Amino acid sequence: YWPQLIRYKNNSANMTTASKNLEIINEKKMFDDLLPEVIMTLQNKSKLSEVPQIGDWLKKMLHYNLVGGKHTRGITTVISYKTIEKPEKVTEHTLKMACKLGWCVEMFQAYCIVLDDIMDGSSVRRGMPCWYRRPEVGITCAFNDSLLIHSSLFEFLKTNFRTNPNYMKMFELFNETLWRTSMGQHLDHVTGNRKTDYSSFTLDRYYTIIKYKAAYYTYNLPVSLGLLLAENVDEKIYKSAQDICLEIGTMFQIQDDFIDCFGDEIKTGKVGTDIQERKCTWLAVQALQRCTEAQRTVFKACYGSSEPAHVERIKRLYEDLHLPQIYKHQEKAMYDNIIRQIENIPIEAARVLFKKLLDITYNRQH
Ligand code: DMA
Ligand code: MG
Ligand code: MG
Ligand code: MG
Repeated sequence: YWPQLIRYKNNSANMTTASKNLEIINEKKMFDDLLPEVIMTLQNKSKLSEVPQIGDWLKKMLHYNLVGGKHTRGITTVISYKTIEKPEKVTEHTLKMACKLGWCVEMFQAYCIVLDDIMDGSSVRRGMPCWYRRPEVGITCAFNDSLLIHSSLFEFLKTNFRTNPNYMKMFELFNETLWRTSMGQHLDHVTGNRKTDYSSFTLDRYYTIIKYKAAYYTYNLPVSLGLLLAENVDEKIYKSAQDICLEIGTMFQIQDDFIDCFGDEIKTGKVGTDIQERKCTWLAVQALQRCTEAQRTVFKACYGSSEPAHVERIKRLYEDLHLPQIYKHQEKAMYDNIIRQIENIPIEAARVLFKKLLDITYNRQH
């Protein structure tokens, strides 16, 4: 897979969603341009200590795990800040601060993903081998590297935001989000861990898993951080943000599950493992709700197997059950439902923000 997928890094496939919205292209450039400075800051800090070789490893490791990808979460932080802040306060300096906060979110994501790829037995991420699969890394080293990324996040946050009046709130938000995300990751792991017993693959359980493992850190975290950076934000915006973010986050993870099975690997830069890992996904839950007894027998025989023929059989079962069509229909229904909720928010800037985030997410292919 490598040579084929590595092309993903250089082609423009990862701009298809972005090109729907010119703003995100500009944001992405400004955001990505800051990465060398972020890494340099952290590398220089470690050089000041007595272990310069750590600085070199940190630079290589952070670079590998932070480049590539859409950086949706980091850019969401910037868009949230920019949309909610009073226009006269939005300057080159404050936007740069929003980007720095966004890079903290991207470090949070990198930290989670290094571990998630180990937990999910994944092989490819952002068109490259997963960090733990690198010959010079391996599981043991990757495990510690995740801690290095995690502590880099807090070091960088402290360096840049210690004097911000909301520093403590930002700090607590990262901690609380990690708490929720790791609870979600635990649920994700245990739900798929019971061979041939699919009684726990309910819609209720599914929505709980994805809210915790994905929605909080993908939307609530970056949006709340953007709001914390802006001045005098109306409490009503915070309140409405929490619910809407969970809704958009739910749509995001249902898309992630669909893409894991039916997405184009060149665009996504990852190779799905949900079927092999017996994950409680949107597709699996839908299939179990709709299948005949004969199809259930097929599902039980093939789900959770790494045998390519078994994986193909599950995909065929999903198609026989028309899940791709049902998915498109549900995605549109979720979009319409969220739009209705957005229209009920009494604050214009908040409506503009959530509409932007929804449009960036809707119909995404990667
Ligand atoms: C995403 O779950 C959750 C975290 C905390 C990374 P996932 O395993 O479906 O994500 P991906 O498809 O990117 O591996
Ligand atoms: Mg995964
Ligand atoms: Mg996972
Ligand atoms: Mg996934």
